[in-house]
Amino acid sequence: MGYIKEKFKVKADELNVEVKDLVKNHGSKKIEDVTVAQVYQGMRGITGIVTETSLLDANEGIRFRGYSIPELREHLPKAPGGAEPLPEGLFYLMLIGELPGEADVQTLSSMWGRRSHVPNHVFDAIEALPITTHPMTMFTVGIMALQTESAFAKAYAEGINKKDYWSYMYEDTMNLIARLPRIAAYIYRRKYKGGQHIQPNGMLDWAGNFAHMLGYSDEGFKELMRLYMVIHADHEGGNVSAHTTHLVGSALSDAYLSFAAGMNGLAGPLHGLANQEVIKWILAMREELGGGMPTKEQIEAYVRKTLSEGKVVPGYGHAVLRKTDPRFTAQMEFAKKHLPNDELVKIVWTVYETVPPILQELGKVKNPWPNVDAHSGALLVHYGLVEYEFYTVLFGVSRALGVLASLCWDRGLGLSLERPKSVTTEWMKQFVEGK
Ligand code: AMX
Repeated sequence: MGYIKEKFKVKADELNVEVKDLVKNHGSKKIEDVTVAQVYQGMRGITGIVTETSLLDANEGIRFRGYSIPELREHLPKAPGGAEPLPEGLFYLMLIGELPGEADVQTLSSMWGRRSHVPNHVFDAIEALPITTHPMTMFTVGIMALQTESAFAKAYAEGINKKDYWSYMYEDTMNLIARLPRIAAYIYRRKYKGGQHIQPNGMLDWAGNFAHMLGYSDEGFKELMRLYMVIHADHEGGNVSAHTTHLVGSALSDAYLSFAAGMNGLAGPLHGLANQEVIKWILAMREELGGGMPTKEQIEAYVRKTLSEGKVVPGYGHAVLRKTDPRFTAQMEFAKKHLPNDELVKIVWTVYETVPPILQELGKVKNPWPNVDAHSGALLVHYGLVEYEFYTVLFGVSRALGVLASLCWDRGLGLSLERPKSVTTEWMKQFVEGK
């Protein structure tokens, strides 16, 4: 057994004792009341899931095992000559709960490199889809085809002790993360680059190699991919992709089945698809205004038009956050350093100055500030990745790090099948009438 796996087991066993103690001694302690509105309005604010990997504060944004994004950019190991954190380091932090050293990151990089082989039938399954298929559909089909490789599914069919579930989940997690960049790059090259595929470069880190397989050799793009893969990885457990992965995983579905389910949630426009919607919206605005840099007044008029058509302003608002998303700020800082004069980036920044007061005016939007998706497209377009339908796949590759580390913890802690109670409106009417 590798030392990372051993270390995870020790940590999981330790926490298991604490959790058993919590449930035994404080199991009946009430956390909060649930209101009728919360039941109808997406269970917003109800504490109902345990996720060890990260915690979201409405004002401060995400913290991964206690570390904010600026702290991660400072403390996580970097690629040689690079300034952005390596996603391998974030994965280690989420899985083990401690900051990694250079050697830990190296170990993960080479482990994922060794496990990255994707069997041909996965590519065949993707090839069977029409070229017009959305990249996210190709992505989930690819993940589902790869499920043939699940160590957990195989072991479960043969019969295993429930104490060992975590071990197979760990193996599936490592294999799946190792293979996702290859599948995603295959989809990109198939759909947009005439099927001219690029073989992996085993000398590169996970995100650097992903950039290489997509066909981008620019060092700036590799750095962007490292940052992108870090900031999109996890956003505590209640968001649609994390919650779905966890929920499906609670039925003892393996990592492939659970992650594919989560990715179908990420493909929704109110969640991960928002990144493609943002750039589509900005490009449409620019075109309608005749190209070039729009003024603040022109942007304001366009925002009002969007709202009057009954549409949301993509990239703005959040179910939990109440301030500018630090993931937006991290990308803004990257842009200030690497591409301060890019026109599209400048439009994103002017939109940032314009949208919040307008959304505030509506009086109903709880968070008028930008989220992670408001910025990412402009950075990708700068480096030539203009095919915005692919953006959510990038988000998905990154999201695997958080939700799969979490699945390892679900199994490490032996968490239960998730099964909340549902009621009918008839039940609710009787309840409010006190019947
Ligand atoms: N533009 C216009 N209206 C908005 C809005 C926006 N950006 N954000 C919220 N509102 C509206 C809602 O549609 C809702 O209107 P309704 O009462 O008429 O239905 C009202 O404001 C209250 O909503 P809320 O409580 O502030 O937000 P929520 O928790 O229900 O939804 C979210 C959160 C993200 C779905 C919403 O802000 C939104 O649709 N934003 C645009 C899409 C987007 O950027 N999604 C990406 C989120 C991050 C991610 O997952 N990647």
